[in-house]
Amino acid sequence: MQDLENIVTRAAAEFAAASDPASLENAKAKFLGKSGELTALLKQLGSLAPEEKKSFGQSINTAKQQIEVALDSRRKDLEQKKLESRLSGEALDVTLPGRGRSRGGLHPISRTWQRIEEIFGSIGFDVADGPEIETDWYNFTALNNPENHPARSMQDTFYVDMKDSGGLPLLLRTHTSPMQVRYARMHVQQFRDKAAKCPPIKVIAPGRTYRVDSDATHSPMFHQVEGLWIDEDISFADLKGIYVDFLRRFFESDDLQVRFRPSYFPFTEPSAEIDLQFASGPLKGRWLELSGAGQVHPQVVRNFGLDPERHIGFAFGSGLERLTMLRYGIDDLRLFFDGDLRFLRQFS
Ligand code: 2NM
Repeated sequence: MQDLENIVTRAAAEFAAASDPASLENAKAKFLGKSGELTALLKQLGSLAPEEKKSFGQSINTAKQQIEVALDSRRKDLEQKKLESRLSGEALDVTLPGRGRSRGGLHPISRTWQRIEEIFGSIGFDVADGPEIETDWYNFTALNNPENHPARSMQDTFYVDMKDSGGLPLLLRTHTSPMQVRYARMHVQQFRDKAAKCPPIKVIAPGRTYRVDSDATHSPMFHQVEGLWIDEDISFADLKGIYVDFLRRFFESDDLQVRFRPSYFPFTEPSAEIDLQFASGPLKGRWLELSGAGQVHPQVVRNFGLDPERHIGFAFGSGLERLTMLRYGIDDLRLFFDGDLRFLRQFS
């Protein structure tokens, strides 16, 4: 009897000392297992006299039940402890403020792009669209580029591998003019189909362009906007008028000066370089090269499907990067392409 009480006490103590399920099961084996202390006593029962057998057997059973109760309660304690530590480890503070989601913003080039569409839209210019992968004809031939012009070389133009283009020479457009060629030809054709007189064409063509050129001031991908105005009775003065008006609205400055200098492009004749000068601000007083323009070359007018004796075209072109840098005072072209949020966030 003394033995049994002692066993129960020690079992309860060992269970209480077990700090995890594995040590608890080890402790259980010491008392209730095949070679456990209680099992050993049970085995002795057979050698006892019958009258002793009954009472000793009952005592052993009672002790066994007490040990099992202690074991069960310790098991539950350990489970509870485990659950509590998991819950505290995974605790969420639902009172913390959310991280929030900041609003995105437009890239500065996209802002310039939109602004130009708005300004020209307000004076009746449509917006052309077209493929960035072009044929040699739309990119060069239609624009009066001679067959052996250096701009056509692999040193200056990205060509699509003939294996991928099915033998047709394809290239990444080097300017946005092919969109205007497509736009003009499509409109001319539409009115010819209706046997109607072709109304004036007023269109701008903004978009991505590509040239084999990469240094501090040139990116292999850059943006241009070109404009085209075709009518029967317009002059260089009309081109000058709309372009000066555009620049004043784009830069929000009524007192900037604009200057046209003679220049050369294969697709215009005569051609001009457009410079501007701010009357105030950090760039005050300096003439800055900005755009090109000219009267569309008769051969290009013919390629539009029109008679150059009757239709006059004026065209202009400018880089969106250049316009954006001057408007916001950005001094490094590469900032546009680095994706640095510290730079980009200033425009959102
Ligand atoms: C420029 C400068 C001068 C131009 C010409 C044409 C077209 F399609 F009508 F022939 N589009 N854009 C042009 C003329 C572009 O960019 C510096």
